[in-house]
Amino acid sequence: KHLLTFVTKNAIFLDCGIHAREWIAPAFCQWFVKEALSTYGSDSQMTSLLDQMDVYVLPVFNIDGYDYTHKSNRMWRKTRSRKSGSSCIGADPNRNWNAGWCTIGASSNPCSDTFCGYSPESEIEVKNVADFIRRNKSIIKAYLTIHSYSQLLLFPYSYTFQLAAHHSELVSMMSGASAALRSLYGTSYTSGPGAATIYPAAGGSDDWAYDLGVKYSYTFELRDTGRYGFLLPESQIKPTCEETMLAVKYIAAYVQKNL
Ligand code: 0X9
Ligand code: ZN
Ligand code: ZN
Repeated sequence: KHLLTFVTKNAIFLDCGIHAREWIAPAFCQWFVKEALSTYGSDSQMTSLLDQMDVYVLPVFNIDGYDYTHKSNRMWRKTRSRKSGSSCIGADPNRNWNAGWCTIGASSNPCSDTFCGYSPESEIEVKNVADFIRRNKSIIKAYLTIHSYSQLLLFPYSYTFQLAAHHSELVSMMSGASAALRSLYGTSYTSGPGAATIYPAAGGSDDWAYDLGVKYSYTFELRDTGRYGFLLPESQIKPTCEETMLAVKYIAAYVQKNL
């Protein structure tokens, strides 16, 4: 008789494009997949990583918003959900997670760009990703979410100024990741807990994943620091992806070593 054993590998979850207008983010996820496929078997680190772990990549989290930024409004941020009774569309998919939901740095006004939604996980994109991560939480060892811009590596918390239980480990891991990133083109990144480093804002995916038990939970804010902002020129896409890859690979190697 056959005995089938399903071996589920430990995994890293990577999403890009939570915010519609942050176009460099989906570009990075696509770059990551290309690099993974084209360097597996030749790059020893990528080979060992993918032999040992799976990487779940969600290339465009907020697909309706992303589409809308191409067709109607380049500066759209939110989802495109509608609710009868309000003429305003969408909620901020990074204020809609059940982590201090709508307590700080978020708006309960449906017309605001940081509208937290009518309830946690009201947005179908958030609900489905949250369900996926909950279902797979025993194997998901790291959660990485890619945004722009400001050149930051953020970790929990953003819904409170309290430090995360693993604060010092997260600090030292991010100093390694930002050094790796800087090594290619000298691009400098600042890292720290979200609330103190960028601003307090509740309902974000990083805080939610961390409180669920995913210890290595990071938000990347890619290039630049404001000269072009969301309208990052095409000439910067490739260098941004290349340098970001070094930080992601640093984190992946660290996670792999500490499984
Ligand atoms: O405000 C955000 O959602 C992120 N910045 S952005 O300019 N891309 O909108 C920062 C998210 C940091 N993490 C949390 N607030 N949880
Ligand atoms: Zn390359
Ligand atoms: Zn964003």
